[in-house]
Amino acid sequence: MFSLFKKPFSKTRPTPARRESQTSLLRPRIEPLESRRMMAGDVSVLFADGSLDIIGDGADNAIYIYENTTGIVVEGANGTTVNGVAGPLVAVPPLSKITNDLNIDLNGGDDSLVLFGFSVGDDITVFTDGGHDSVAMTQMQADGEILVVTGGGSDSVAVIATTAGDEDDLTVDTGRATMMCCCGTWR
Ligand SMILES: [Ca+2]
Ligand SMILES: [Ca+2]
Ligand SMILES: [Ca+2]
Repeated sequence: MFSLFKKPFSKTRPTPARRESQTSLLRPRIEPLESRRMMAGDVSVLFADGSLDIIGDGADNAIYIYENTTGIVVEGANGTTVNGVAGPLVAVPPLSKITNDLNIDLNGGDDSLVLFGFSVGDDITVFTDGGHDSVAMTQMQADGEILVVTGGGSDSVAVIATTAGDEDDLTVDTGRATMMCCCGTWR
């Protein structure tokens, strides 16, 4: 009689060997976190109809967007590629302007965005979605509104020496556990 009740327990109780095997099975679940951290991903850039659209993927994207003598440049950092290529991309030629909107959505992952020193004919819209993201906007000008929404995660936003001019001006939504610094002109 006792043996009938003991057998099921003896079958389900893990032996030391089985426990070791189960521990080994758990190890690979930790390793992909390291490899995921190394994935810098890619952002796609499209300039059409006076609007510049930049879409990141689910990996950690880091990009700088700035203007120099070659035009408005999108440059990846920390291994992030732009339109599948490493190195800076001239997104807007020097004789062209962003006469409409600048739309950026970096999606999931821990993303980093730096905008520096150029003007936009209408709105600047930035979404960074989930992940711990950072957005820095310095010496920018939008004739329309500026909207920054950073989604979940512990995000930081800095808007410095920047001008916006529309009925909604500047809107920053960082959720919670965030840090924000603003200094600019909102007409
Ligand atoms: Ca993100
Ligand atoms: Ca991303
Ligand atoms: Ca976020």
